Amino acid sequence: MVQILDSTLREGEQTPGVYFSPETKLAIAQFLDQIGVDIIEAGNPAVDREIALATTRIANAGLKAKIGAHSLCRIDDVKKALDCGVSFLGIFFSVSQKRLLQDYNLGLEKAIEKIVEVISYAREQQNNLLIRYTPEDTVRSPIEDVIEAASAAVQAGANIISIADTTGYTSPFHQNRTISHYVKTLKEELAKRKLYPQIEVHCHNDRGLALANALDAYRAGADIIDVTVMGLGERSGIVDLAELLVNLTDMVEGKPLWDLSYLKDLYDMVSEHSHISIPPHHPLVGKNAFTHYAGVHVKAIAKDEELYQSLNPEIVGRKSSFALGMQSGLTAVELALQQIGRADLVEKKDLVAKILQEIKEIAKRGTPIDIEKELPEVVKRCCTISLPITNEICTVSVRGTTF
Ligand code: HCA
Ligand code: CU
Repeated sequence: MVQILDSTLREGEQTPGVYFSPETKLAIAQFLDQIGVDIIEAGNPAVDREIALATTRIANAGLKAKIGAHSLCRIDDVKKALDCGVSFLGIFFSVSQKRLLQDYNLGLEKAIEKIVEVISYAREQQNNLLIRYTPEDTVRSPIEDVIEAASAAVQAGANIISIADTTGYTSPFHQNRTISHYVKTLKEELAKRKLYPQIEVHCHNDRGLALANALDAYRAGADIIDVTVMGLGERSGIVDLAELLVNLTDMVEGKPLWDLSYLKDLYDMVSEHSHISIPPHHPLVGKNAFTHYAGVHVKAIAKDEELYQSLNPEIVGRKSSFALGMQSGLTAVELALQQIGRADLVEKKDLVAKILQEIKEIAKRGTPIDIEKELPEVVKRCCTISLPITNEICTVSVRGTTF
């Protein structure tokens, strides 16, 4: 069964300007746990004492998910991570020759020695610890070197090898650059050595392909997939949690593995504390994700929502709605009148048409129309201006306002 690792609190906090207090981090972790995420990467405790504190609190909060720390390949950093009481430890170190030479002045052999030393140390400290080794920038590193480093890491005690597409380089549509090829090759080559770690994937979104790559990796047998809320992370971020879960829910057979009903509240909380707004058209959690607008659409969904919806909004605890504006037709006005308690006006066809004209004029300002607040005013204006039936209609009160 595929597992989800959420890294909102680690990779997500690597979004410029984003800072989550320990209290906010705990609240985010609780939501993630309720959704059914398997592993929560809480941060790199060596970065700051407050990150260590938050990681410790989350690790001791009694959540079902495994709580993880991220660490550079250094014994001192591993000590700080393990002091937080985590049950998962992610250690990363590049094996790309370019990086090793330019950044660390190390050859591959020395790099592997370092990886083995640090992983063995972590394994000695905690027998039941889940240890992940990530050859950073995996997919742009020579695959033979990745296999060599991964084999050594597993022999030293790593349970998981993560394939990191650190720069968002892979594509399911580029023959020599698919992450699925990496997943299969790594599994096969390690199995030849009688090594069977779980394979994780960490897909960055620099080309907008993070989700496509994650699903490509899933189809190739990846065991764990990394995500963040809103796809937060370095540069263009990584795979978006909501988008991945809805697609996996379609693909994984049997009982749903995740409770998507907490997604909206989780996203709203992360958006508030990251000061990054959720695009209105964001799948599942965006303001407009289930809002229908153009005339033909609204006329059809008034009969059957499935005519323009393949997802039931109830899976995320939401309802369909419609918007009023330049693209609207008469049905939208009728529905809007019912919504503000003026179903009595729906049969007055001339008035409905007049209201629609007025709505289109207002729409030219280029911002959404608030039905509850603005429509009563529009009704009032349309009544008083021209219609002979005005008096009869306009003495009726609209939610307390007598026109
Ligand atoms: C980073 C890089 C990383 C590491 C992933 C991992 C990446 O920000 O430190 O340790 O599994 O994209 O390679 O996020
Ligand atoms: Cu990353």
